[in-house]
Amino acid sequence: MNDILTAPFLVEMVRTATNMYNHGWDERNGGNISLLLSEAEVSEYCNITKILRTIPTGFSAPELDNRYFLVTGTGKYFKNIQYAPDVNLGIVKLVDGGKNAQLLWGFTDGGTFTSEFPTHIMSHAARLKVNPKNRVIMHCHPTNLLAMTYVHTLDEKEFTKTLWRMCTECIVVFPDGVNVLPWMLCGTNEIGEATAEKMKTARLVVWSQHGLYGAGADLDEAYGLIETAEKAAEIYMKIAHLPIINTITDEQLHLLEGRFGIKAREGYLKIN
Ligand code: 2HA
Ligand code: ZN
Repeated sequence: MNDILTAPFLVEMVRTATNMYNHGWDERNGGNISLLLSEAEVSEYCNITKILRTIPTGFSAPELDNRYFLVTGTGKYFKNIQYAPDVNLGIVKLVDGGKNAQLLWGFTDGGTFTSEFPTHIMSHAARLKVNPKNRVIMHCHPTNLLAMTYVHTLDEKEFTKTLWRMCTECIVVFPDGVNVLPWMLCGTNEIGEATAEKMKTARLVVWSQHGLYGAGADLDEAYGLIETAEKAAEIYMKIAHLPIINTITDEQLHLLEGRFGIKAREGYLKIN
């Protein structure tokens, strides 16, 4: 059996969480990440027949039965993942239609997966229907996006267009836009269901006054999406209170569609 600390998926998870912490997006125990793994990947590093514990999930997810996830732990600090991956991360297999999770590695202090696991699993199921290559769901508290939810309308078309106008390449990185949920109680199945519904049409979902969810085919894609939207929000927060003299027009956004071969979310740009 290979040393799991050398597994590319584990190394990348640790690096990503550390990067997110260094951006200031994951204070204290803020944020959580889940990465869908194949049985072949897990088997290289873990004895998949050795179940350390069985943990009830509190939800059902028949579509993801028998699937494996590397996931961050509840109450754990992103700051510490790099120093003790085996305490702060775990590998689980969903069983019994998703009602239980078998722990195969990690959470060595008796811990368990993130309290936002319902949102993660429901969002994985939603994104896999849109893109069978989706592997990552990522949540964090990016400062400027969070700030924006206090001062900008939460209308998702308006929110998306504001972000697209803040940096030229935003529309290229997230042509599907940003969906927005109003404030809701976190850690519940209800916010999980609402997030998954929003994930059907965009890979970024804002939790107003809380943070952001991103989805992607790999850790870099989910991270890069969040990084790009957060950069745009930072520009917005720097200029929103100043007289705006210039902007990026819908006509220019159409030019970007043509140049980069992308299509903006249907109905979001004025027809030219
Ligand atoms: O796990 O960010 O939303 C800590 C959180 C909950
Ligand atoms: Zn959070």
